[in-house]
Amino acid sequence: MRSSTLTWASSLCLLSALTPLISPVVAVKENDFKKCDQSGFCKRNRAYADNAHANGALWTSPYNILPESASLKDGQFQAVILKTINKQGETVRLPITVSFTEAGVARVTVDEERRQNKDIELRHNSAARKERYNEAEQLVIVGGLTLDKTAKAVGDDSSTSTTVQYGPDGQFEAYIQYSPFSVEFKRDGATEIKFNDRGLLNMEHWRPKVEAPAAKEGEEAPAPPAEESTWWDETFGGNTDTKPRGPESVGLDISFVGYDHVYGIPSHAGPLSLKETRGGDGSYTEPYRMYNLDVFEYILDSPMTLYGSIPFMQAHRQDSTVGVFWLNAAETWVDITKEKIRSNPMALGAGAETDTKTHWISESGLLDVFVFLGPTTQDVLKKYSELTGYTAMPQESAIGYHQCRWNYVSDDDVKDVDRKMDKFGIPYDVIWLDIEYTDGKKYFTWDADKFVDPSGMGERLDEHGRKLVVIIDPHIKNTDNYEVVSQLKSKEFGIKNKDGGLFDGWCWPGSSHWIDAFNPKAVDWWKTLFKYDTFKGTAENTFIWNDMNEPSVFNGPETTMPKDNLHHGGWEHRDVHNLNGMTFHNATHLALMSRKSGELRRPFVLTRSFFAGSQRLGAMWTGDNQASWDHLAASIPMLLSQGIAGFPFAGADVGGFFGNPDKELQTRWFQAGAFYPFFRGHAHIDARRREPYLAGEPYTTIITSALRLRYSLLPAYYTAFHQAHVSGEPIIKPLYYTHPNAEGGFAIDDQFFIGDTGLLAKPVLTEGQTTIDMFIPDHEVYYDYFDYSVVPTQAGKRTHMPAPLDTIPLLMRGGHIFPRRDQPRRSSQLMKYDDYTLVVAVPRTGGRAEGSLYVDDGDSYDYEQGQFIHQAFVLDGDTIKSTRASGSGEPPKKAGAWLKAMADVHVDKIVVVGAPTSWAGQTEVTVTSEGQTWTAPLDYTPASGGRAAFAVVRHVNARVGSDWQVTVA
Ligand code: NBV
Repeated sequence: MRSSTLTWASSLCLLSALTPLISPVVAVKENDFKKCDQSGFCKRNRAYADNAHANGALWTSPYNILPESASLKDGQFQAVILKTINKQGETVRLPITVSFTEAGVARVTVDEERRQNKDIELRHNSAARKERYNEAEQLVIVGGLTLDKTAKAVGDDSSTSTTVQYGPDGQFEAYIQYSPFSVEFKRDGATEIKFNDRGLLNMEHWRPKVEAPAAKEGEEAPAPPAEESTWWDETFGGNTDTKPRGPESVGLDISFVGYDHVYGIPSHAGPLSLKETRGGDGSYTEPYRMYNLDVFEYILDSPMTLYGSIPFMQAHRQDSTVGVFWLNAAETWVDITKEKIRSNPMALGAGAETDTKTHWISESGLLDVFVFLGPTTQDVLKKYSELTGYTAMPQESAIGYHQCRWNYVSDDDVKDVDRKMDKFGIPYDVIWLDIEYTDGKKYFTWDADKFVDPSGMGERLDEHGRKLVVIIDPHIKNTDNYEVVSQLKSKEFGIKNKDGGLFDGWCWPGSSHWIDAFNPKAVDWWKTLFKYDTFKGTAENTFIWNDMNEPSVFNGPETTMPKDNLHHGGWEHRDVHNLNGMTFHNATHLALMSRKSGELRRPFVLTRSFFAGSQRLGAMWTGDNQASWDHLAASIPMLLSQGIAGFPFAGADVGGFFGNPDKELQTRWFQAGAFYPFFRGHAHIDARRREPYLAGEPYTTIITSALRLRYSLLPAYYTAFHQAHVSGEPIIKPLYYTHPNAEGGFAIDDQFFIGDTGLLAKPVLTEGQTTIDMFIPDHEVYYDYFDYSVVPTQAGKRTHMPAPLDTIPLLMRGGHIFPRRDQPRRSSQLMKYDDYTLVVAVPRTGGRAEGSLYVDDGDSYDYEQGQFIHQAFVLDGDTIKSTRASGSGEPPKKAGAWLKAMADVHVDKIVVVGAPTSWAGQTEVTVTSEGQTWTAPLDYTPASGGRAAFAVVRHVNARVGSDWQVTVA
């Protein structure tokens, strides 16, 4: 360990590691993480922007397409951009490809031509690479790249520009201007997105290092010019980053024309609608940063980086959403400014009087940007998801409640918590073990004194269908007699230091090495470690938690790995940093899929660090938050932001990781957490025990109700996950997404809809609050979920609602049908074959309501062979119908065990809220299904006070997997 370079974090963490019970709680120190002007390339690019801005019309971007190099063929425009690098007019050649995909996505890729230059060879040892990092695509993109060979050039002036028409019905155009180089992306003739409009394109080209002249005797060596001071090395917090390749950043301005809201680029602890970053009222002064770091107890309302990054941004105005995906895995900063414009607001729609201008800056790699022209958010997200992959179908129990703390200290402790949850009738699915279960932080081992019989513990949990998650981190303890580290060393599967030796850093176990999960052979080896025979004590109901995979290195720069470390293929850590967490998550995901040959089950792996594409691999959580009201409030925009960035399986530590929530906060947090896609209670090792049964009354009962609400809604959540799996939709949806015209909702990020259920939730997020003002985005009727009262609403206005501690503000929007399971049980697995209830919310004008249910065995991949039930429900006047959802194909010829068992599962009850008055006096309905007809009792309750009329049909007895019709006649 380099003790001289110990950071505050390392000393704190070291202390925790050695004496975990006395580790202090310390808030993140902003100054321990870089600001833009402490990050050489960010500072240089911001200065470049300032210079361009200051020169106004006099500024001309020095990037020009060589006209004779331009061609358009088979869906790709190719050319060479010449960058003029000095007053003598010397140029550097930058090949550009603009690809147009069948889905209507455009992709702009700019590389730097490799030069056979003796200097280059001289400056690089054999392990280092000289080209720009170009492998992000291999790890991130899984589809959607088929080229649109029908993309064609339109217009005639090909010596100065090319206009390519592409996309469905030729709806889109890319106007590529040669000199200076810029691109305008148009939809239906109107410009939506511009590249290099402000002339901020900056690809720092390779150059040889010119050694400073030796100092004359008795004199100091002359300092390099200020802007060059960070070209060849850079020091921060006592750590020096050597830069054998010199400066090689990429910067580009991207303007969204007529858009005043931009969203995305998680993870940041700030509002959903991103703020401006160059000062002024209520704005940030720093750019949004994306550099995956262990920033624990993070600052709120800040553009500071957090644990994971998704460089995907959407711009939205009334009726239009467009987006860009910046495929670059290096440290990245994004500046955002908004400018009022005087274009014709009538032509572009409301909000069109603003342009949002962004400036993207990455430290290395290609310039590689995908452009989505919408026009709906759904389109943008769907196309982004086609490229980067869809949310994996989860283990069903993974969407139940997870009970975690650092740490459950023994197998008896685990069994005791399990017993008490049962005793108090509190449902949960998964109990978690943090790092203390290991023998001295050696992963894949158990502390044998405390976990005497891990297998017995697992079996005990399995009795009520419960699961165990154990933590496995990427740092491998460097110690004797530890088979895992011996193998890692002998097989050379660790990340290397700049000199090509095995990198050694400091983390929980002390001196450690890090698996290089960029190396496919290392991944194969990692898989062997999870076999049931190897990782003794684990079984089918054991799943995994990957923490610290940014990676967190206590004695590294900004608590992570030195940028000049080397990965598989000779790439520098600088090039791949933001992908590191995903590669480790991927290795674990694959490992869980190969624990036993012939066993094909869905893995569950939680990750802290992530990148675009991580949604294919499991869930994420927002890291080390705090038991405070403002952290509770911050969780909602953070999770909404994850959802619209294609990675919706996301949660925040319920109760807050650091500190001790008081009972009110804990209760409110459970009420909010009950809606998180990933729902886990977690606490720091120093925090007091806070399992829900310890809260005492009335809190335990209120928390239990919140948990039961989640469990009853599991069918709706699972259906929403399926929706995410096939179309990239978020699980919890912000209002700009569901109501793209309701401008008043564009900046709202404290309420959300759940899937397509029409359920609108607004958890209470402030202390002592007993009422809430819910924004109503439309003219539809809204019913209170719990008492069916019709909420007095006005479209685009807020409605005032009571929200005492035992109440969760939750509305049902008219026009929707959602499935529920009403029998409370101890775990989701015990509900697997329970009957369903359908809740129908009749729309304001009567008539039609719609909804759906998707269900499969929640565990295997048999759904890919048609072993699922997917029904669409429609209320139309006096009939309610269930039919196989369109796009589901034919049912399988042969039902597997699960589908057979589902033949005994029925829709048992239908609740119709807002039932028509014409149903008054009816006492039964006719049910028709599978060629038979029978009757079922109906209870009609007329409207009274503010409550809507409602009808309950019991004993419907229609098989959930069959088509059926209920008629009220
Ligand atoms: O493994 C211990 C913790 C874990 O409980 C937490 O959830 C992670 O975010 N881990 C971080 C390590 C350090 C915490 C100070």
